[in-house]
Amino acid sequence: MGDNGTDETTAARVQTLRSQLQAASYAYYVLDAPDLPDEVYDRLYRELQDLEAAHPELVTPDSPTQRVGERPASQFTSVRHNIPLYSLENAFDLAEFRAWEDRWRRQAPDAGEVEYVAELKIDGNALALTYENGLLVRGVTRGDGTAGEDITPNVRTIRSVPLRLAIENPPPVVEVRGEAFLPLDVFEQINADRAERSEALFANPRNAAAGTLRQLDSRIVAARKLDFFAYTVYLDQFDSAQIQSAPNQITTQWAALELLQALGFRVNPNRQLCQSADDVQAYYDDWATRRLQLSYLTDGVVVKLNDFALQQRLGFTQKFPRWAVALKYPAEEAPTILEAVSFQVGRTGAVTPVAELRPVQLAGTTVARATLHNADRLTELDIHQGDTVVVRKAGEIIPEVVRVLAELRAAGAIASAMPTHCPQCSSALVKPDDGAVTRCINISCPAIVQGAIIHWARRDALDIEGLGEKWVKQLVEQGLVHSVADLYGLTEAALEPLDRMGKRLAEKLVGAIAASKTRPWASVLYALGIRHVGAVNAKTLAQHFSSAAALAAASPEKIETVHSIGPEIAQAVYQWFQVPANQTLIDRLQQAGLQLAATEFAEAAAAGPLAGKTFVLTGTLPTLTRQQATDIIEAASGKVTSSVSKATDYLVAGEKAGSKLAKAEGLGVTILSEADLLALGEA
Ligand code: 3BA
Repeated sequence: MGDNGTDETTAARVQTLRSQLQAASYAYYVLDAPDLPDEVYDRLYRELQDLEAAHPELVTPDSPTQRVGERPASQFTSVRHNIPLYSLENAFDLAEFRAWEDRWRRQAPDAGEVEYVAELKIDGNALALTYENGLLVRGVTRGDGTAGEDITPNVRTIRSVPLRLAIENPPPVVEVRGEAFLPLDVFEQINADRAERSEALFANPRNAAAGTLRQLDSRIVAARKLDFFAYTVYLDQFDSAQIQSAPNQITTQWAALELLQALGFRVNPNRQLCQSADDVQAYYDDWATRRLQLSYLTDGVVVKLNDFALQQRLGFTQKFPRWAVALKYPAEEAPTILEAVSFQVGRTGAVTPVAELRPVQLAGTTVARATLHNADRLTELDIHQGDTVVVRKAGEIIPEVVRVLAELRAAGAIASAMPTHCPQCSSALVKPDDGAVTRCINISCPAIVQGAIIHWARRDALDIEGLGEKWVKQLVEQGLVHSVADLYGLTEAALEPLDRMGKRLAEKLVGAIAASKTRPWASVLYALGIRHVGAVNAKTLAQHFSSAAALAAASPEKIETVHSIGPEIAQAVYQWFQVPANQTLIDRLQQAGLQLAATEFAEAAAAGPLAGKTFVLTGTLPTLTRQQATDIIEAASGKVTSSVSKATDYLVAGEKAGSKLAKAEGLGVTILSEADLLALGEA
């Protein structure tokens, strides 16, 4: 035993586990060549986690267990870049690229034959990473190039970003720059999940990556599987006069990329050392189609002069280095035939025209539908049945119709127009003269009901697990549900006959719907889907109006007195409560037992009964999901952490509790059942 209670074999074991896990993670995420089965990795990881929990003094910042923080950040701070991140000048075709070469050659007429490095241009978000004495200490977004946001906890979750540089005796400060991005399959999964929950979709992987990087909760970031390619390294960043000077021994971009690889970074393998502009042109042509097979989006080729000495001679303009250029690929466009125009009705009743197309290959995927945006756009395009149209996917994943080839139109083709009546419920549509949006205003329209229920069930609303799009569609189509209030009358017997439902799922769904009755008044208010009342406004309103009755009785002027609630929101809320059908809905929800008022429980939560207590959850609980159990604990001011240690007060154990249970018993931590937890939470 050492002085601190850790014996040396434990310390050695921790060290061994760490290097094994680090090597496996490098093989998997950087080399893309897994060398350890997942189960083995998981077992070693859990062993390390348990040892670290029992011996907190052995935890190091570069431990594989330290990638995901336990607590969300409250905000990010702005940090100045020691060396600004310049932009790249664009060349939109090969002629512009040649013109760029002519330009720099006029500035260095004696340059002669030069080498270029051609790199694929990753369509992501630039990041600057700082390593001090080999350890990752800071990750900052590009921002405006001069200052960005410090998003270190999120950067740490990127598995291909090393937490420690892979060399002995690294320089005191190393700054690495590169592109963070979301692989296409991850992006598509995120959007599929968002569609399922009726959340707004990300337009493209770059936006999704940017949104993810700005997430305050690094646990969510970790689940999103960001990746990173490195392309710039500064070995001495504090003397800004040295920006353009060759870092120690490294005198070319090609060598810098090799160094980055040696430091443990993922460097894009599809780079090429070119001996001339002709070589660059061949590379550009070659990758024009090959890039579409990659698992991430690229939008061009970045061409850099290889030699740092020449780079230094050319220097920078106000915005760009003169020694680099982004040679872009044209946005993906393809002609196809318009088979029909359909009209989608959203949760708010908004009607969107959608082009149903003869399937066409575009940017590596098959496109069969494209948005026509709205009525004004439809008029502008003057689109006819059977038209040849051009669809575009400019990095955007949701394609759009950009133009109509009217000269190819068959004689007598019929023009497409917005319908006058709802395609779902046949009631008259309205379009205000000043707005672009055409709406169905029948609140019993099945499309609106479906959208309203999906919104109702969302995680950040009433969080009804399992109530996704496919069930909602069936419930509405079968006439089982006409309003969210009908959900609370559903029985297992009524659900069971639905296609692919079965007894077990029906049971679960009824349970999940019942559990939504415990959600606080603010969540219910948000779930109602009143225009302009998002999660934040709902919370604010619920704090000032302690019940639906109080809010329904308030004048727009009264509602507007609430800080951050403007006249438009106040009007929308007031009008919503004036509609008789909405008043009926509130009555029915009240009868069903939903929380239409702030409960004493919620109000007492400021210093709840579990204040200062730390919980760990393990195994499967009989009725609560992990999130529900966490909500109960947090609502009573308790804290939930992921691993058992001496600091743990309670372990809530369900079925199949594993090593955490054994460990908690060993440490003398109090073990609770779900029933115990519920009793404690209400104490
Ligand atoms: N190389 C983006 N800038 C890049 C270092 C320079 C540069 C990029 C690049 C300026 C990519 C502008 C933002 C930035 C400094 C990053 C690349 C890529 N090289 N391969 C020449 O793949 N997207 N972006 N400024 N670092």
